[in-house]
Amino acid sequence: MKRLCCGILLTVLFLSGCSSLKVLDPKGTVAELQLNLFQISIAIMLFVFFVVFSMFVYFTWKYRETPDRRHVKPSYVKGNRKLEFTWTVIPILLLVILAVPTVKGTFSLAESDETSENPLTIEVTGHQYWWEVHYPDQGITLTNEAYIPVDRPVEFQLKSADVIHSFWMPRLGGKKDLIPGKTNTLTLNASEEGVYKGQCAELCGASHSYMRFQVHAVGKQEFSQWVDQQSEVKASENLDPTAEKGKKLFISKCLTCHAVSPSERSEGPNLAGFADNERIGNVLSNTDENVEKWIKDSSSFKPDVNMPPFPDLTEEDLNALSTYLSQLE
Ligand code: HEC
Ligand SMILES: [Cu+2]
Repeated sequence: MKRLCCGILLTVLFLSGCSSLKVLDPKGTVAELQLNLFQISIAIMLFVFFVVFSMFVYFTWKYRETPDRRHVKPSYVKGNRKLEFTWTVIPILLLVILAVPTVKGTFSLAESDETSENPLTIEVTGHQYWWEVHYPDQGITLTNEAYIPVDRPVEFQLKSADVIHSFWMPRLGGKKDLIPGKTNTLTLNASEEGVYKGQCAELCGASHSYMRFQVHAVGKQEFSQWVDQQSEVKASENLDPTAEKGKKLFISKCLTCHAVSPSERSEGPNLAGFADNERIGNVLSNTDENVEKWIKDSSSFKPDVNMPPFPDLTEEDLNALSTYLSQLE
């Protein structure tokens, strides 16, 4: 009993704990429908569990061995229509109760994928171990985060640059694989403003667990303001000498993989607005010191990372680079 309690407690802690990835708190139509189905199945399961378990306990107790019953031989019963009929029909009914809303819901989700009006298209490409978020109509590219307007369907076009990943944002619903050479679509909407966390849900390599992202759901007006702002983001012109040196280094060593403006795309993460990020590569907190460590050898913080180490850069070079990056707002 003690063990069972410990187990249950641990499971609850594990499911609710540490991460802010809330799974059972939907904030969008798709997620709400999914939670609904989930609750129906749990209710049916609990019902079956309690009926069967109570009968089990009751009969075990009722027909337990007692001194006067020790030598009684129970009579042999062969077949019982009524009982057999009952235990065939009840599960069929339960399955029907489960199947009707599930099939209906699945079809309505698939249909809304095709018929939703005026969806916002966002291309999401999974990379080992980061997400490229590209708005084809607005010409904006972000890394590990997305902005969406509330109450408007968003069509995520899911692609992969390497292996299979899975796009999962529990509070908005879904979870769909990103498969190399194929585009999957997932249409979701947010019904409330807020920040929704997401996570790759398909083991895709050594740093899979660091493949996180955030979706900021904002008001419609705020969203169009945000879009306008993005087209105005330019690298600042008047840099101090250290940052200027960093910029030169960046152009010669880093620009092959990293763009620094949201209107450009690059092979590696777009570093526009990097200064405002909380974390570097979702692993280190974003301080100058950590940026330098990251540039020197990112793989010591994020195993199997696809950014090369730069062992030849001097302290001064690293300092210049981190100063430059800290000005990308
Ligand atoms: C061969 C391509 C390549 C080169 C060259 C490269 N990087 Fe990267 N960089 C990457 C990739 C890929 C990632 C994403 C790693 C991850 O998060 O899994 C990355 C991530 C980063 C990040 C973290 C981004 C984020 O969103 O948190 C920073 C900062 C960064 N690189 C800076 C640099 C600097 C500075 C240089 C030049 C000295 C450089 N990189 C050179 C490929 C490259
Ligand atoms: Cu992944």
